[in-house]
This record gives sequence, C-alpha cells and structure tokens, in this order.
Amino acid sequence: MASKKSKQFDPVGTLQDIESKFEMFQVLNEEGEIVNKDADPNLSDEELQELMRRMVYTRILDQRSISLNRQGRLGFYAPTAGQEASQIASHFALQKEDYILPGYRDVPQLIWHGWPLHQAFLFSRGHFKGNQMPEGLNVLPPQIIIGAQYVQTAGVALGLQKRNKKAVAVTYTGDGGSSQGDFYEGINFAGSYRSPAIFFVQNNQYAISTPWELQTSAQTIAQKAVAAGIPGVLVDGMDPLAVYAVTRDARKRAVDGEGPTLIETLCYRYGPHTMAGDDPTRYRTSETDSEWEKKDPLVRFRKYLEAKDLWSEEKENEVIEQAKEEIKAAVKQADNTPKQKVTDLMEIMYDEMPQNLKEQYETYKAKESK
Ligand SMILES: Cc1ncc(C[n+]2csc(CCOP(=O)(O)OP(=O)(O)O)c2C)c(N)n1
Repeated sequence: MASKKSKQFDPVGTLQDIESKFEMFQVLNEEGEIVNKDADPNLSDEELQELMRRMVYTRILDQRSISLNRQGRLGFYAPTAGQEASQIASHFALQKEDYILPGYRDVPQLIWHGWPLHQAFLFSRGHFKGNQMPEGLNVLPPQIIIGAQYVQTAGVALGLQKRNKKAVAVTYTGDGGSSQGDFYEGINFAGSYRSPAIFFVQNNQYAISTPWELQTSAQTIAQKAVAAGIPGVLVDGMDPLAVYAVTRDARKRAVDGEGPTLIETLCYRYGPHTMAGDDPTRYRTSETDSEWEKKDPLVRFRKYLEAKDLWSEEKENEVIEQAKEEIKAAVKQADNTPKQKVTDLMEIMYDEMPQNLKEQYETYKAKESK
C-alpha cells in the first residue's frame, strides 16, 4: 500500500510562504505622492514641517561634519546622508522617556533626543566628556562593537518593564549588525519576556563593502523576527511617513505590553562607511548611487510638503542658516573644552582609587602640572 504523503512536510514551501509575506511597506512614493492612504499617519501641518526641518538640519550637520573631519577638526565620523528618513522619522515617533541605544552612525537620533551638539563633537574627538550624558537624557553612547547594543536593549527593556514604565528601549544597527549573534540573542530574549523594545535594522545595503545579500540567505532581514516570535516589518527607509508610521505602531504595542518589534528599513548611505579611508567606488557603481538618490527622503518629502503649501525654498534656507550657526557655536564650545588628561580618566574611573593607581596618579599629576 502506498504511504500517504503528509501535506505538512514542505519546509521549502513553508519558507517561501513566509518570505512572500514580507513586502516593503510604503506611504509616500518617490514623487512625494501618498500611495497608501489608509496608512497615512496623519501628522499635523506643524509636525510635518518639524520633521522636514529636522531632516534638512541633519543633512547639513552631515555635510559640515564631513568637512570638519577633512580639516582635522573632528575625529571619528560615520556619514548619515541618505538615512534621514530611517533615523529622524523613526526618532520622531519616540518620546523623551524612551531609551536609545545607538550605533556609531546614529548620532542624529541622539542629538534630537537632547544630546548637546558640542558633546557629539567631543565624542567624535574621543574626549571622555562626549560620553558623559546630561542627567535625564535616556541614551547610551554610540556603540562601536557591531550588534552589541541588541542584547543591551533587551536588558534595558526588561528593566523598564520591571519598573512598570510606559517607555521603550530602541536600538539601531545596520544590516551588518543583524549578522551578529547578539542580534538573535537580543530579539529572542526580549520576545520571550515580551519586553518593550524596538529593534531597528537600517539596511543601507552594505556592511562596509560587503553587500547585505552576501550576509544571509534570507530574502529580508525583517523575516528574522519570525523565529523570535515577534512582529517584523520591512519598510521603505527613504519614506519618512512610512518609517514614522511603523515606529509609532511598534512603540504603542510595546508600551501596551505586547512586546518588541523588529523593523528593517531599506535605505542607502550616500557617503563612505566612515571618514577613515573607505572608498565606496571600489564596491558600488555610480548607477546604483543615482538610483538610490532618486529615492531621496528629503526630495520626496519636500515635494509632498510643497504641494500642500507647507514648505518653500525660503523656509529651507532659514533651517540651513540656523544649522550652520549652531554647528559653528558647538565646534567653538568643543574647542574650548580643556584637553583630557590621563589623571581625568583615572579620576572618573573609580569611586575609590586602588593603591597601585594612586601611585601612578601622583606621577601623572606631577607631569601634567609642568
Ligand atoms: C564585533 C565587531 N566586528 C567587526 C567590527 C568592524 N566593523 C566596523 S563597522 C562594520 C560594518 C558594520 O556594518 P553595518 O552593521 O551594516 O552598519 P553600517 O556601518 O552600514 O551603518 C564592521 C564589520 C566591529 N566594529 N565590531
């Protein structure tokens, strides 16, 4: 007698079925037209203008940071242009009480959360004062170890949950971060406790020079949420309204006790990986660059706002001027910060200094006073 085939045994079909469900969510197309009316987050006119203002400001901050780095006036810098919708529109959906655990490219979200600009510049210069966050600012310093902020986020989210706070822990990484073990541990742990976390993967297509498709067999990074039993969303990361809508939704679920969400934003970094010598022309073509530039978040949002009579060249120039002035003042403030000394690091490291360090401390103190 021929054995009956079990219909359920179709692992390839099951995978294909899951993958086919992860379609890119979009609200505003490249022409600045609403293509998904039901999903429009319906921001007020003032909110729409503020979101645009922050994105324009952030683009200028990126341009200035690149030139300050070239002049030797900034140290470590990871360019952000192309990622404004992913970074600024997601942050726009957060509240002051939320905790941000950023990667090194996520300086803009920290600034809009309240990190003073001059401190961001000090961080770039490797000055310890850059990492001494003001009281009440719920952020961790930018993480340099790829993906490490995922497990930390699961911990912060659990802490918020235990204290019954109506707040979320939000972390950002790139596509490369999702290739790290920490990524899986973090989303799984937060999922099992249904902790209030949002895990944000900005898929800017490359981990330095490695294309994201070479990092995984998965069709999307968002689908990795399925194995952790949490919702995963694939979103157009160049569309500010779509990014805002999915983040607001994820935050609501998190504070309502419904657990974490994984969000993958499809975006592009226009510049090099960092300013430390990466040459993107060695792994990307100018055709690919210009295809992504057509999707630019500022261009499409500008078109959308201009059609509603909410934005103009004049308004944009005002923002640019304000950004330039504030950046100039912040650089000056960073310049005026006393240089860090070896004894500074010893002083801030220990509540009570061990005996062997006390001796070294005295030696350095004498040297530094010369
Ligand atoms: C654990 C660890 N491994 C390797 C590196 C070296 N490294 C620095 S940036 C980077 C690529 C990260 O790419 P991605 O997560 O996609 O973020 P992006 O830079 O694109 O924002 C790597 C491998 C590191 N910093 N930490």
